[in-house]
Amino acid sequence: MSKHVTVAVTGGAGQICYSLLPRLASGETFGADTMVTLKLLEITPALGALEGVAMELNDCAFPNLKEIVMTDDPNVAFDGANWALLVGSKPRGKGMLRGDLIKENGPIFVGQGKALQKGASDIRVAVVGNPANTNCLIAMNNAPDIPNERFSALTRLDQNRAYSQLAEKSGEPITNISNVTIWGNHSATQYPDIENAKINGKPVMDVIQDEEWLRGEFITTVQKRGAAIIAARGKSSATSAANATIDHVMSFEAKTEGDNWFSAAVCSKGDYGITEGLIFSFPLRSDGNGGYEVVQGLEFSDFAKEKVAATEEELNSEREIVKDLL
Ligand code: NAX
Repeated sequence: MSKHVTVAVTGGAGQICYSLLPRLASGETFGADTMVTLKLLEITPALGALEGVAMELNDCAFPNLKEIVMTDDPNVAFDGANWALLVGSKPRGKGMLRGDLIKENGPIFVGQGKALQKGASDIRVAVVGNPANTNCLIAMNNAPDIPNERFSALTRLDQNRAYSQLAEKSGEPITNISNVTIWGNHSATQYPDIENAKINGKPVMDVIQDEEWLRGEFITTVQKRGAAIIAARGKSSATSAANATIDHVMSFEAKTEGDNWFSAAVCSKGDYGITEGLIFSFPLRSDGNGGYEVVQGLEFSDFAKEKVAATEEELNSEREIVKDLL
């Protein structure tokens, strides 16, 4: 195998990583011709559990897995990494407000941003741990030497949930759905936009002639899917979150084909009038060489404008909460 990639993953002993790590190591994500070194970061009390995860990964005997490094030191984890998948963060406790969660997790991403800056010269960073957009904002601002374009936060799970809902409602296979956009925050204010989306190349609104569902239940189902999974399973999404993380990485790695796009939260340069510097989910196309562009010229109805403004306002208020960490 001629190629090699080093992937740092935080929260290695957690439930998302239990589904994520095998798919990074198997050759599925980076290609059958690429060897993978995994550098797994955990908090000290979880290093024992992490050992067990590593034992299982080794027992898979993946030909692509070169080495597993386990550490509780972000400087070791990020040194020489090509991708950093920041999954680990503290879960939201019972009765905890979103603002408290933001303050609780913020300092983790200050430290990790600084360690990224020190150790990683050729890096892409994807933040999964919640609140993902604002954690990403903190990490990015604490790593000023790394170009902002290399930071992203995950809204791919929301996109995948939207695809699944549209496929079920229309009776069409997933492969016939395209051009769905998640705008804004990975939270209940996100706006899953089907006004520009297509089923079999036709506008979604022409195929699913049920505006009440499209503007109501569809949007709230996607926005609140995470809570529905917790209610049903007693635990938050893990396999689907891991799957979305793989999709996210692969979309940035490969050239976006055809006229489709994918959604991810990236640093706003003011496209669509969104406040500059926010980590905001946009429709993106990747050039396959590490670069991407925001898809331009999409039209918004007044309904959509209102929804996009609401999620932007939430991200602005989250930025205000963490301003001392930026
Ligand atoms: P778990 O609680 O199972 O695992 C988290 C792991 O992170 C734990 O093993 C913990 O020890 C570790 N950790 C905590 N602080 C750390 C630090 N400073 N450095 C390294 N590791 C640290 O959570 P899991 O279900 O795996 O979820 C992880 C994160 O993903 C949570 O914040 C969760 O809210 C978030 N999610 C994000 C999603 C997204 O689409 N962006 C969807 C799924 C999920 O809700």
